[in-house]
Order: sequence, then structure tokens, then C-alpha cells
Amino acid sequence: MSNAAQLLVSMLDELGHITDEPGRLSRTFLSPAMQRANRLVGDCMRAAGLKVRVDAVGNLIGRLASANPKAKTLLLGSHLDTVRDAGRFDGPPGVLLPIVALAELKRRGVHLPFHVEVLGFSEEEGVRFASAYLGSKGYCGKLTAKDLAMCDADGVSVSEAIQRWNGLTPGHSSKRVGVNALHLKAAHSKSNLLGYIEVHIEQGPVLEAKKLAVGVVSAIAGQSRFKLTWTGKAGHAGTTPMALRRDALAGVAEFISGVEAIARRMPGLVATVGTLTVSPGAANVIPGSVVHTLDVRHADDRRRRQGLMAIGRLATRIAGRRKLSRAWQRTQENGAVACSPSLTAWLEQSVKAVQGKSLSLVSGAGHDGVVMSALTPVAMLLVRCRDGLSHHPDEYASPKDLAVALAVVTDFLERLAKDQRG
Ligand code: HGY
Ligand code: MN
Ligand code: MN
Repeated sequence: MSNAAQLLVSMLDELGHITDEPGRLSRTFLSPAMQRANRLVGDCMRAAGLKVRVDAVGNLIGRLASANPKAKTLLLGSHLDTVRDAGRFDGPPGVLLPIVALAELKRRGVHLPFHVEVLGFSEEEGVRFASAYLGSKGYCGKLTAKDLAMCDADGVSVSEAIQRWNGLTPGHSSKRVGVNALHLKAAHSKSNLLGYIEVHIEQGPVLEAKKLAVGVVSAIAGQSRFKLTWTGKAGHAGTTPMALRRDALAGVAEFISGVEAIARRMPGLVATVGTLTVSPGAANVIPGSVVHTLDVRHADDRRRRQGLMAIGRLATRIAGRRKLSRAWQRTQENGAVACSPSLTAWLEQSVKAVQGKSLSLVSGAGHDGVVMSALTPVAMLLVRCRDGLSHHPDEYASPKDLAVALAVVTDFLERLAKDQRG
């Protein structure tokens, strides 16, 4: 394996130990572990000759300027935050691999005729706050007032978290100090960008089944996320007859198995209840209320909406029969995003040059490319991961496959440079 690939693997290992929760890997938006991750990856960027900065929402940005000040900029990146009890390959390869590729080109004496920015987004998973993509949204100037007002489990809003990150006093009276003073505007205008390339593990089983190390993405599935609150009536577990109960948790249990049945019936639809909180939460009290999340995805937006309608009807039936009230809060809505055919064709040439053949697949996982597609054309390189497993500590991408992905990105940069030189 090349020195460059060995460097990439060792950097991923080191980053994989930076966590907010000893004993398992968790890094959430603007947390102390994210500070430490930015410091480590920032040092890797500087060692590769990139100029490093951190923006107002905690994104780590390494810039390699070309000799031509009027040149356009190519963006490569992914996220440095993780889910809870995560694997160490979901996000970081998309940040570290481009850094190593640029260092390799520098070692070979290759000067790129375009600027390059490597982006380590501060938040993609939507763990601390219900809505995902806060990092890339901040980078693209797309954070909304609704995003900024969202609160975490401790009641801290996105806006307050950002102000604290920037050493400002949340809730300061003068306008001058508010989040708008941080100028959360787009880092670039569309016209000066060449495109955005994201390298990411597949998080699915297709490349492994096809015995391929890497593939390209045709489209990123659309997703809807909700917070649902069901309210019944708490009561004594021993004295309340079953026929008189309004048990919120029993209703949600019926709802969750109904959601699963709907998703099993509709090809390509996936639906997940990932978090659930029961109140008041005692063994001898009938649950009065339940709050849970719902994540629904499909590559085809029309089918996803059909799935959501069926799930909505199911909720209405259950709530009516069990005399429960329920409230839906939509916390995220992203339509399916098609990757740029032309930029993907460029990437595909490098995949074929390195791997001999390519494969194009739909990504069921969401990625920062969804947000970046509003700013510039997007292409994605997926890397095989063992058993298609992700969002799990056993998530694994082999050094061999990472070396293939590194060779593809290095070849892509050289190919694009030749084309830009004319
Ligand atoms: O949830 C996703 O699809 C991504 O891993 N954030
Ligand atoms: Mn990811
Ligand atoms: Mn993820």
C-alpha cells in the first residue's frame, strides 16, 4: 500500500478516537470533541500546505490557492460529526482523503490551475438538534430562522450554540452581537465554483455484492424527518381496567409496527423510529405521553409522499380508536437530489482508470451533497464498507478500498487540472 494510503488509514484511526463519550464514538455539533477533531484535521491540512480556517458554524476549511487568482474553486468534503456510538468511517474519509491526495500531488510537483477547498462540515447527522446538515447549510448561507431557533435536549438553541462557539454572549441585547452579526452567508457564489466532490462509505451492501471497491452516485434519496408527540392519559397500572385506558405507548407500539408494514409493502421505501421517550416513565404508571422521531426515505419523491400519506392515515386511525391526540413536527424535508451527470462522468473516468470498471448507484443515505447541490454541481464517490454496515461501531472500510478511492481522487484532480490548463 502506498505511503499516502497508509497516512490516510492512520489519520482515520487517530480521528476515530476523538469522542465526547468515553467508550464509544460520538461527536456532536460544536461539542468539545468537535473542537479537538477540528484541531487534528486542521493540523493535517496545514501539513499538506493548505491555509486553514474555521467558520462561524464550526466548519473546518482548508484552502489551497492556485497561482491564478482568477481561477475557480473545486470543493471536496464531508462531515466530521458522528451519530451516537458511531463507526469511524462515516464522514471522515471525505475530509481526510482529499487532504492526502493534495499532499500527494504536491509531492509529485503537480500544481493545480484551480483553487481547492477541503471542507470538514461541523454537523450533518442531526443528532444534537433535530434538523441535519447545519454545517453545510451554514457554509451555503442556507440556515433558516427555524433552524437557528431549534433547541437541544438542554434547551440551548442553535443560535445560542453558534454564538457561544464564536465567543459571543447569547441573548445579548444589542443587535450588533446577535447571530446575524456572524454574517452566516454563503462562502462562495455559484459562478466561482467548479463543483463539489464527496467521498463517503456506501453504508449499504451493493458494492460488496458486486465485489467493487468504489462506485459513483446517480442520486441521493429524499428524506422526511418528524418529531411525533402522542398524548393519552397516565394512570395507575394496577387499578385501571384495560378497556378504560388511553395508553400512549400501546398506541405508538401499534403505530410503529404499522409503519414497518407500510414500508415493507412499498418497494424502495424505508421508515425508521430511532428515538422514543415515554412519560412519566415509571413501571407502575400507564404512559400518558410518548415523543418519538420518524425518518422516511425513498429515491422517488412521489413514492415517499405516498408512503407518508399512508403513514398519516394509519396514525389517524390509531389515535381515533384509542382516543389519543397526536402532534407532528416536521424537522427535516429534503427532496431527492440528482448528482451532476457531467461532473460524475469526470469522476467515472478516474474510477474506470483505477478500478477497470464503474458502477452507478442511488444513495439511500443522506449526505452534505444534498445541501451543496443548491450551490454547485455535485458528484459522489462511494467506498465499499463491510456487510454494508454503518451507524454502528463495527463499521469498516478496508485500507485496500480506501487506497483505491485515494487513487481515484488523485487521478480525478490531475485529469481535471489537465482539462483546465487547456
Ligand atoms: O442519515 C443519514 O442518511 C446520514 O448518515 N446522515
Ligand atoms: Mn455520513
Ligand atoms: Mn451518517
